[in-house]
Amino acid sequence: KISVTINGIQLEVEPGKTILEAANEAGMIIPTLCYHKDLCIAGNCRVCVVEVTGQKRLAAACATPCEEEMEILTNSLKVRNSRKHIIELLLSEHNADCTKCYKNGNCELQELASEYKIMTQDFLRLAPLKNYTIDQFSPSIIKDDSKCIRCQRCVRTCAELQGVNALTVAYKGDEMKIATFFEKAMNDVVCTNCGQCVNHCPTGALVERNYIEEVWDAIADPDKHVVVQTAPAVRVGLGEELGLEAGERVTGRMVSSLKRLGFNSVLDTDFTADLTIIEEGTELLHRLKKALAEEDQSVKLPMATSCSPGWIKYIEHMYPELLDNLSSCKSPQQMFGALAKTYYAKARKIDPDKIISVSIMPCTAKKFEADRPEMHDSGFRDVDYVLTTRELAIMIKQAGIDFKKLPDAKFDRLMGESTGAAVLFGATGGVMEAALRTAYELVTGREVPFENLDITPVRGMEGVKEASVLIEKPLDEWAFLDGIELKCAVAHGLVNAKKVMDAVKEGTSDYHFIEIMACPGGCLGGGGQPIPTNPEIRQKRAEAIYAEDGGMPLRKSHENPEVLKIYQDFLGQPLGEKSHHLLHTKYTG
Ligand code: HC0
Repeated sequence: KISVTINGIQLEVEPGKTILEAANEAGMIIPTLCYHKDLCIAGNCRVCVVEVTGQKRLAAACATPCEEEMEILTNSLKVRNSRKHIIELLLSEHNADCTKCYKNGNCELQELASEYKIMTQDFLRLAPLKNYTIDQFSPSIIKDDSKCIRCQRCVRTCAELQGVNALTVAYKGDEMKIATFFEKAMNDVVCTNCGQCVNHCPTGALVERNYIEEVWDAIADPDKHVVVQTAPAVRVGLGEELGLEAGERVTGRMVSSLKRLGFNSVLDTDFTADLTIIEEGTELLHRLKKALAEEDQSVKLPMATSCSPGWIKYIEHMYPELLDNLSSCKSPQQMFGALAKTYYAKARKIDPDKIISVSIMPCTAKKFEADRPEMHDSGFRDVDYVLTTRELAIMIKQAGIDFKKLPDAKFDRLMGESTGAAVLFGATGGVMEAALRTAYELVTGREVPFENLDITPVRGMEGVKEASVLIEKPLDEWAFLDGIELKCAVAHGLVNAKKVMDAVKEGTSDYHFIEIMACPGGCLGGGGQPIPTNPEIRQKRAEAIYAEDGGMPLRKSHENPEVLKIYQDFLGQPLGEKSHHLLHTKYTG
C-alpha cells in the first residue's frame, strides 16, 4: 500500500489506484463527466481536476494514479473555480433548453450546473451554437448534436463494449463532433440500435426514441384493447428508476403499476420465453439429428440464439455468411406480439384489429425489431409500441403512482404464466441455462445433472463462457446422441460476440449451441435500463434474476402449463405449421 493525503486526511491505498478511486472510496466525491466505470479512461472533460501539492497544473483525478506521499486537494478554491469555469464553458456550447429536454432531471451536466450554481452567462455569447443535426430517423435512438459535450463516452462504448464503431470523433477544434460514417443517419450505418451509447451518455445528446404519448393515447381510446408484456430483465431494473436499490425485485409492484396505468391486460414476455425454449430446443435437437445422425452437410452448427435484436443486426452487418447458423425462432417479444393478435384475440374473442400490443423492454433495439418488415405475421404489426424500462418509470411517475407503496399483483391470463427458466433470459447465459434444462430432459428423461438445476458454468460476467454436458443413456429416439458431449458457448457484449463468431467463421469452434446477447451482462444491462448501469449494478441485477428463478415453483420451461395449453389448443406441435408461420422467421440481412 502507499500513503497519500487527501484534503488533510491520510489514507493507505492500493498502488495503481487513481486519485478519483482513492477519494471516492474515502467518501470524498469528485465530479466526473467523461469518466465511466465501464470504459477506459479518457480524461478529456477535466471536470474532475484536483490540486496536487508541488504541481503547478491541476491534475485530472480520473487519469492520475496515486503516488507515495502525494498531497491532494479536491475542494480548494483553485479547484472550485477551475471546475466552475469548465462547466461554464461546456454550457456555452450546449443547447441548454433543459425544461424541454428529454433528459431533464436525469442529466449529469444539468446536475453539475445545479451543484455549482452556474448562474452567470460569461461565455454564453462567445460560442454560439453552430449548425447542428438532430437525427431522428432511427426507430430506437435520437442523436441530438446540440446537446453533445464531446466527452466521447458514446464513442468508447461503441468501440470497447460493442466493437461496432458506429460513432467516431470527426473534425478538430471547435468543429469537433461525434459523427457516424460520412455523417449518415444512425439508421443507415452499422449501428445495432443496442442503445449502450444512450445508457452511457451523460446528457440528452443520445436518447431513446420514446413512445410514451402514443401509449397514453391507446390506453385512453375506449375502442382499443391494450395488452402489455414485460421482459424478464425489467423486473430487476425498474425499481432503480423509482427510488429503490439496485437489484430489488419488483415483479408484483410492476404488474400492479401497469394495471393502475390502465392497460387492459398485463401479460408476460416470460411466457413466450418459455415457449421459445420449446421451439428453439426442438430446433436444436432436429439440427443435431440431421448433422450427426444423417450427416446432412447443409445443416449449420453451431446454432446461435436469435432473441437479441442488437445481435441480429450485428450478424447481418458483420457475418452475413453465417446467418444460417441463427435459430429461426423469433424473439420472445415478437412471438408474444404475433400470438397476442391471433391466439389471445381468438381465445378472448377480441377483434385483433382493436388490439394494441405494447412491450416493456430493457432494450432500445427492441423498438427496431418491432419495426422490422418480418414482424407482421399476425396480419397486423405484431408489436405496436416498445417502451424501455425508463419510459415505463416516466409513465408511473406521470400517473402519480407511489411505486414503493404499491401492493403486489399477479399477471393476467392467457399468456401470463411463466417459469424460473424464463426469467433467466434476462441475464447472460440465461437462455442457454433454460434451454439445457429442457433439452437435456427431453433427450434423457432425466433432469440436467447440475445441483438444484443451477448450471453455474454459464453464469457470471466473464465475456465468453463455455459449458459442456455429457449425454448418457438418452431415450431411444435420441440414441445417436449417446456419449456426445454437447458443447456450448455464451457471449455478451458484441465485442465478445466477435470472438466467438470469428472462431465459427474460421471453422475452429466445436460448439453445438451458442448464446449471444448484444449487451454487457445480457438484457439486465440493456440500453433501455436505468442510468447508471455499471459492473456493480449489473451484478446486483443478475443476483436478483437468479433469486427470482430460485423462488419460482416451476423452473423448467416445458413444465409451464400455459405453454402446454397453447400447443394443445392452438399451435399443435413445436416447429409445426402454425409455429412456423407465427413464431419463426428468416433473417436475410
Ligand atoms: Fe431480453 Fe428477451 S431476454 S431479449 O434480453 O430472448 O430486451 O429482458 O425480453 O424478446 O424473453 C430484452 C430481456 C427480452 C426477448 C425475452 C429474449
